Amino acid sequence: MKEVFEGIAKAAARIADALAHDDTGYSDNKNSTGDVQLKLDIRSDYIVEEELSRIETIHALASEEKESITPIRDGGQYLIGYDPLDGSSLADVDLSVGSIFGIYENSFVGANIVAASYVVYGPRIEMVTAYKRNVELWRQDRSGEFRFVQTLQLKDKGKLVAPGGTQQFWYPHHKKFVDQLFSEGYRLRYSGGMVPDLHQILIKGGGIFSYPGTSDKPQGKIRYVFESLPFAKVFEMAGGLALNDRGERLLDSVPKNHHDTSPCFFGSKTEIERAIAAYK
Ligand code: AFP
Repeated sequence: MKEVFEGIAKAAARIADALAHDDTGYSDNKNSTGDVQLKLDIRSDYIVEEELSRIETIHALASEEKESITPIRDGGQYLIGYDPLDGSSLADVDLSVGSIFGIYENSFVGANIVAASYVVYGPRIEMVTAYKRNVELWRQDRSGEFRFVQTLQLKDKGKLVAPGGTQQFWYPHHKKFVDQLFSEGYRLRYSGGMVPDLHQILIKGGGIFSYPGTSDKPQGKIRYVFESLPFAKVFEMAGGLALNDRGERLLDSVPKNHHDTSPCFFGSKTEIERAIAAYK
């Protein structure tokens, strides 16, 4: 697994350079979800594929930016599902964005994700890995190397709320739940990029990020394989919860298509349990 995290770190350093200096404009292409791709989406996807396809233990790659799965080699233990540049619509306003990686064995289902990692491209380049027992924070130093900083653990209760989804289309019980948290003094922390928004909740020790089903998007927007399952692995391993709107563990999900989405809630136990009670 170490070689996979090293490959992700190499890709991260190159993507950070592209973010800092390349054109943030749109390309002429659309991805499989129909989103018009930024030149940076395409560049980041190319970088990840180039860096990860070198790794002997990788069997196949599934990118959010590509319709089909890319076979890499017949041997290889791992399937990597990744979003090369999540929140890329924020790149032109110089807000933090991220890359997300799920490391799977045999198939892209929740039970088969054996590790996860994400990178935050902010004032610093930070990488979080979730594997075996620990969630670890790594930070790029002046030499360009990633150095271990600390392990990360969520408390049972936090103070931050990241309420995603178009508010005019929220279901009434979701709106009531979110309003209740704010009436109790929770702080709004939402940038439109799930990587920095979830990273903030993890680093600050608790709270809740939700991207619910809405009347215009009943299955939400967050994709299982590239986004929600990797973060579910991180948040559960850090002592939190990651559930869908029926209170089921996201890690118990079996997506029919590797581009499928679902409503998702990530955070510390207290807030997630309250969210699910609000949905009962
Ligand atoms: P982009 O990658 O298209 O910018 O979308 C980012 C994202 O998938 C996720 O990172 C955010 O939490 C969510 O979309 C924001 O969606 P809204 O703009 O609907 O709040």
